[in-house]
Amino acid sequence: MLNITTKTKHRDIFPEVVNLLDNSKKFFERIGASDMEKKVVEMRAQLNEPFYLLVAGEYNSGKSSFINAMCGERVLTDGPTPTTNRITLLTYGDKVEIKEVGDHLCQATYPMESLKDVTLVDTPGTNSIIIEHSALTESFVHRAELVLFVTSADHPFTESERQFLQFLKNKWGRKVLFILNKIDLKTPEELNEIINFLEKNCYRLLGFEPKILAVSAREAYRAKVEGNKELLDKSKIVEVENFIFDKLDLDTKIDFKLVSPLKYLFNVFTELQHNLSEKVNKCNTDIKSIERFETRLKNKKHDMQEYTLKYKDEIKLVFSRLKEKLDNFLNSYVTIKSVTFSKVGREKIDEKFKREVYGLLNPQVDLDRIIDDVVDYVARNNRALWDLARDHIEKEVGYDRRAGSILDGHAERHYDDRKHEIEIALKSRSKEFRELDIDRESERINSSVQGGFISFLVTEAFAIGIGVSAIMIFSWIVPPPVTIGISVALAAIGFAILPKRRKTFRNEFIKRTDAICERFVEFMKFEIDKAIDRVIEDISNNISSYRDLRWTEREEIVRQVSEVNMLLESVKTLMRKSGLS
Ligand SMILES: Nc1nc2c(ncn2[C@@H]2O[C@H](COP(=O)(O)OP(=O)(O)OP(=O)(O)O)[C@@H](O)[C@H]2O)c(=O)[nH]1
Ligand SMILES: [Mg+2]
Repeated sequence: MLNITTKTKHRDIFPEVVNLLDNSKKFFERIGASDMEKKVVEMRAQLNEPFYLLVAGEYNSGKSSFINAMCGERVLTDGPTPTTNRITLLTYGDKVEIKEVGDHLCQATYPMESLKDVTLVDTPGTNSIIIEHSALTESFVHRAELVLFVTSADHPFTESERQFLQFLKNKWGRKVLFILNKIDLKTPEELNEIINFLEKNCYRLLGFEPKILAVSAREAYRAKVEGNKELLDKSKIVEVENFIFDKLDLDTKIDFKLVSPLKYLFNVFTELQHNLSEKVNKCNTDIKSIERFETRLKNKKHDMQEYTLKYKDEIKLVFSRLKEKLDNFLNSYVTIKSVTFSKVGREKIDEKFKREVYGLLNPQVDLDRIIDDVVDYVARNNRALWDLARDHIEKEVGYDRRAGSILDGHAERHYDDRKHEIEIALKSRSKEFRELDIDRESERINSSVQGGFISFLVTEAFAIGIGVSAIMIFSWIVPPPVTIGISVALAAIGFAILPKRRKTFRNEFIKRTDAICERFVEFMKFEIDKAIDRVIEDISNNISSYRDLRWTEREEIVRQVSEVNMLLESVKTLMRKSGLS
């Protein structure tokens, strides 16, 4: 375990870094980022552990050989194929020992003084065909305070190495030390060229000047085993060991230890801040987009209600056609002449009435057609608007159809149900129209005509009777011109009786039909508006549930943003205190 009391700076910062890690853990736990939570917990635990020196690089670059060379003993397995398949933590111990401590995790000990405050971590190589090897190494990177990046002199700085280094720097903010291995394969001139190449391209591609330590792990190992001083010098292992174990003094190591989680959290929170602000923007855009759709729905409702006003005129037209037919009927059949002849011809007036006024173009049929039109119109719009709403939610707002309720695959049934519902509402109550009972109206016209005709006959009989008797009996009392005048007047009255009855029937019929028409128009308007209301309300409710969802999401994200801001501020403060920025 590292003693962290060497510098006052460390004494001050240590509890604050611990506190920051604890708060970060709570934050990741709250937002359900269990992966991050686990990493933060590990980093927190690692503050009390020895300095972790991660030996990483592509497979076959000589990582395990390099550790073996430092030990002067073959503690780890090396070989010409992708060899290392687990992570080995090499710490100080009295004797050489390796034991498995977890899934793909080993604990090894070796009696080397330098390992008392440094843990060397051997990792599987990247860029081999065994993908799990890379994944295993990447999953351990957050625990390293410093990375020794082993690259082979026979193919230095490959594209996959660049990618891995970028991952180390950008994602984890890890400090990297280059170990240029296998220098025994190159001449000094070639080595210079390689080092220049590395320096230039590292700066160009990754933006930093690398510290490069050249070594031959193979020769170093052999030199140590054989006790060959000359070969040991040639291998340059001593320079590397000096740098790693001596130049990196305890304070520097503690700096790395405390700074590593800070750098990591800085990157994580900065990225999170960016992502969250994008999410807030997306929520805002979605909410606006849904609100725009809601306005569109409101306008559509207004348009539909406007459009359906035309049915009012169509209904009125049906009733005015009925009146026209009545007038034609009255003019054609309810005159003294026609009634007289029809009586003679024994044709019943009520049947004629039924046939002429209600027969062809029956108003009931016309009204049913209007209702069908309305039902079709509303149902068509219902379907079109649902489709539009679904498209909008899926394409503009980006919700997966399966995630929401927007007519989850039951569209056809829903459309049919709604159509049926509107049909029932309009048709069932429209039966009131049948108050204009054809049979009763026929009876009415019949009794008007019959009564009128009989009265006409009786009056005319009286008139004739008075005329005749006046001439024959009363002429001696009353002068004949007077009685004739009376009989003429009576005859005239007789002729006026039928038209009067006809007029009364017409007025009453029109009053009755007008009342029904008015009621029907009112009823239709009410029912149509109700149906349109329901269609729009249904869709609006569904759509607005997505808006509410986005509202809730936004609230949560905004909360996360403020927490991240606070955590990032703490990170920055600690970075300033530790002299990082
Ligand atoms: N010529 C030469 N060969 C070396 C040197 N170091 C290692 N090798 C050889 O390179 C091969 C790979 O060595 P390892 O140590 O297994 O490489 P590694 O990076 O651990 O490989 P993985 O565990 O598969 O990732 C072995 O055949 C070593 O003998 C060196 O300095 N010079
Ligand atoms: Mg290895």
